[in-house]
Amino acid sequence: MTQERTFLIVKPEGVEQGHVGDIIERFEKHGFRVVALKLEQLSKELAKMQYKEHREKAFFDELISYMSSAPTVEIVIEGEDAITAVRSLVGEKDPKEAQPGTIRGDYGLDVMRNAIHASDSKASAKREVAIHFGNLTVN
Ligand code: 3AN
Repeated sequence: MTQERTFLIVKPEGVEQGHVGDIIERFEKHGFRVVALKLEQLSKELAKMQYKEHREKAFFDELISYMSSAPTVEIVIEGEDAITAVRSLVGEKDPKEAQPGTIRGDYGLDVMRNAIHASDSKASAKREVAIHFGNLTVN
């Protein structure tokens, strides 16, 4: 077991529908600690940096428009094996396939508007924290 930091975005519809408090509470109840938090409407430039690995995909332009369309909440949390543990609390990408009780299973609307983003690896967490929180360190 190792202490890790990971990065989350509560997506526009998660903020709009009032799920921020519940989402944070789910992580805190599982022993994770919030180490950085902000509400921000992402610029298209920031959204493109965030999702640059998908720039060739058919859904990219729509994803960028959606992610920059309304306020989001960026969060860094820390705890034991945070990257893997958080992804399991988040659930499958497609809310139709996500288990009830996961965040996407409970709040996701469709594969794009799936309530929350969570880093999928240590390298992604490091890259994404640097985009949104400057020099905050990720171990
Ligand atoms: P995850 O968010 O589970 O890591 P990725 O990295 O494959 O999944 O996708 C990043 C984001 O791109 C997703 N959260 C979703 O918003 C969007 N996305 C992925 N696949 C599709 C798709 N087929 N159609 C629309 N949006 C998609």
